[in-house]
Amino acid sequence: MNSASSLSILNSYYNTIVEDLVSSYSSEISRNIYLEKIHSHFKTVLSYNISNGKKIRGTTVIDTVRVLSSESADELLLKQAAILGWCIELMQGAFLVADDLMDHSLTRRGQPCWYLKVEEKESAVNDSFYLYSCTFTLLNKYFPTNFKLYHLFNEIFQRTVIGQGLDLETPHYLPSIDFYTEEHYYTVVTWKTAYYTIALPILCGILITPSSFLADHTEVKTITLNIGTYFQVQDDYLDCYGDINRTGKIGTDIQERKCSWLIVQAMKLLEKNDRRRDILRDNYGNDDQNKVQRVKDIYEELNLKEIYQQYEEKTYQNIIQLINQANFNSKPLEQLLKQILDSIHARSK
Ligand code: GPP
Ligand code: MG
Ligand code: MG
Ligand code: MG
Repeated sequence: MNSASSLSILNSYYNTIVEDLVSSYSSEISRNIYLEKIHSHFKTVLSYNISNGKKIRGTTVIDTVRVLSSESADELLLKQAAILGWCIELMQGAFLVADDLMDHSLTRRGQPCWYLKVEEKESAVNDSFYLYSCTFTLLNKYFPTNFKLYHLFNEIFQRTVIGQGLDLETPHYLPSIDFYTEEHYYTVVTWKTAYYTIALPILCGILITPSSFLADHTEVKTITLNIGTYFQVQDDYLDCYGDINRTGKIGTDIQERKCSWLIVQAMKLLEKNDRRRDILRDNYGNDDQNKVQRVKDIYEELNLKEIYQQYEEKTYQNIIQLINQANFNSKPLEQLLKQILDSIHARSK
């Protein structure tokens, strides 16, 4: 049995995957100075964008194979889980590079966003494509015949893109924040975050663990999407109230007019004729710091911090109940889902 933490197992394969990725086409590249130059650019893209995140997605694949194999996962299975963990971290790196450009963010993981580091910010789009293509380079090298994995990554990538499209278009589809409802909110976050953040790593672990459960178990899907949704509500809360030294990012949701959990709760709480609705309408979605502050003042008046804490507790209990009621016939699966829920519950980064 390997007693190392899942994070240290994941990290122990970092050099391997970087070596795999940078050695693609190396004999052709080494013969051409221009290709060598751009090759070295992509090495930097990798190290800047995938090495220093929380890596919860990557470690979740390892946690999954460990729990489902009752801690008897052998070295090969752990290695496969680590590689898939890196595949998801690469996809996540691709998403974040693009998301920061789209959301006009300034910092990520405590450093300037990648699009602010390159000569022309638009070239970050290409760097995002590069990171995404690396996911498939690794899948191809380590799982050449596992088509279920290819389909899974492709499906979940596309679902995330659809969710991101909805996130970006919401301010145009819904011309007034009066139309920002919980129903709309939960659709956006399920698609843009829940699938790739929680469902994908667990399904990857299930797919590679011998004699484990059916990956298309409907209750696994429901519960992982519930956990993933909770994760994005936390992200929205931290966008406004998180400590930048812990989250590593400066929030932009108010400025970007996002359909965030906080604005949805505020609009839900305010009566139709409450003048604070007008103030929110006039100030939400603007870069002006005074306007941002007026929105935050109303959040404060409405006690959104406390409402969030109640939401956290209620959601935690609801998900535990869903896990207990599910008919898994598998204690390890129950344990895994509870462990993942616990690992994100009340997070501050
Ligand atoms: C989280 O949104 C969702 C993503 C990062 C998915 C992006 C998908 C693309 C196809 C680009 P967010 O903007 O709230 O995240 P953060 O707060 O980390 O910027
Ligand atoms: Mg963002
Ligand atoms: Mg975004
Ligand atoms: Mg966010």
